Amino acid sequence: MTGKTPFEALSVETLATRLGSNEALTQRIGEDTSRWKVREVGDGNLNLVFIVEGGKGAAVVKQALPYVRLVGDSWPLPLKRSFFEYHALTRQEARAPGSVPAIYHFDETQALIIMEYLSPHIILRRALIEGRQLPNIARDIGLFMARTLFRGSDFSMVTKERKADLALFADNVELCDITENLVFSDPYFDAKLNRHTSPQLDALVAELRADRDLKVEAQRLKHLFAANAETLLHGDLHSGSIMVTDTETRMIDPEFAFYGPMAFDVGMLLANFWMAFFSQRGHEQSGKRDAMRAYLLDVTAQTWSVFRTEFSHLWRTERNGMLYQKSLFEDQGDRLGAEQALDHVLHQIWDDLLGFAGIEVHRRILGLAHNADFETIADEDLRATCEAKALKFGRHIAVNRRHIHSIDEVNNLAALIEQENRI
Ligand code: SR1
Ligand code: MG
Repeated sequence: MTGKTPFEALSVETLATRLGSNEALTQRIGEDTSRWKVREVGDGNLNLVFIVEGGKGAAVVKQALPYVRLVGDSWPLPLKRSFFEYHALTRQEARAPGSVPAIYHFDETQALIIMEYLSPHIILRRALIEGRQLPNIARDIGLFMARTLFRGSDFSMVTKERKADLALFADNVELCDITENLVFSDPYFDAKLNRHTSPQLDALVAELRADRDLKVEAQRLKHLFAANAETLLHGDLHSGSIMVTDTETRMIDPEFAFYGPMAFDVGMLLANFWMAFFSQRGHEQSGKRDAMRAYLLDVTAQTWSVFRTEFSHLWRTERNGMLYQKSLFEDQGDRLGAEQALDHVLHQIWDDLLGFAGIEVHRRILGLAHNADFETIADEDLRATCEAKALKFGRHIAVNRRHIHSIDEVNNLAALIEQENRI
């Protein structure tokens, strides 16, 4: 299959015939297509994902579809998201080596990426639902975020290169549009594709949709998301976009990549840890999850701490971009000035990440795209209890973000709300 063939979706039946002469693939898995075993394993909302095993090894073939898989062809979506995913992956590998799957081949016309098969990795969200405590995720994800967000910004990049990159990713319009609507607006009115656990959450949902302070805050955050082209974001950094073993962590699926505010990736990620925390009560069939809850709060604290430490390190050692130039500070012997500026930058990320986190919690419970942490709780009353606590937590951190000064404060609040008996 060459880049000239018009786009056609692959299937389990056609993949070997269509990719049998692709050298990037045959080199890894073997040329004898009669030995290839193909499985479609995509469980995300948008794309096809195949695992292809051959005589020599295995690889993943990911292909975009011209529509939103979750909804169907009534919602068209351009294939070019595959182009942005490919280019984001190459930048993430350069900025945070070893943090993403190796890329073997990209075909723009077929919107497909052939990449490393990560095994025995599983999706982080699945591991957290199972109650697995992974010792390295806070370190690995904290480093990934600090390195990619710092090195993709004007703190680090050559201005001309950053502006060219900004222009490249500015065309990822349709995926930004999904986030702009699904995350920041739809949860706060009766949008067509919304759903929630009903009738249990009806009253709380009505209360949130009538909450003026919350809606204003959500729109301020949307404004920031749309107008602050600060760095190249992953753009969809939730626990379903991370694969893990007990010792390894890899980030996947950056098709929503674009230039936006640093705090967006950090806030979305931490929100998913907090949602995992609030959902644990629904997964106690085989025993209490107190230790898992404590682990999850510790992971949020550690992730933020690693992020801050690495970001500060990069600030002191790699701040070669056009912002906060060393010529204004260190070169004049003013190290304190550079530290003062770093404090401001970190403080801003902190304020904003709490807002993004609160809104992300809401959209996963009130909007179209729910998450398995809550969805796999079969008892709807129990699920609603977990979701209601998460909704209240989300509202509090989004609206009061400027008055919350530490991750311990946030985690104490989460623990308090989680222990409440009423919803
Ligand atoms: C219609 S796409 C819904 C969600 O799936 C993706 O993973 C993103 O999170 C998006 O918001
Ligand atoms: Mg995805």
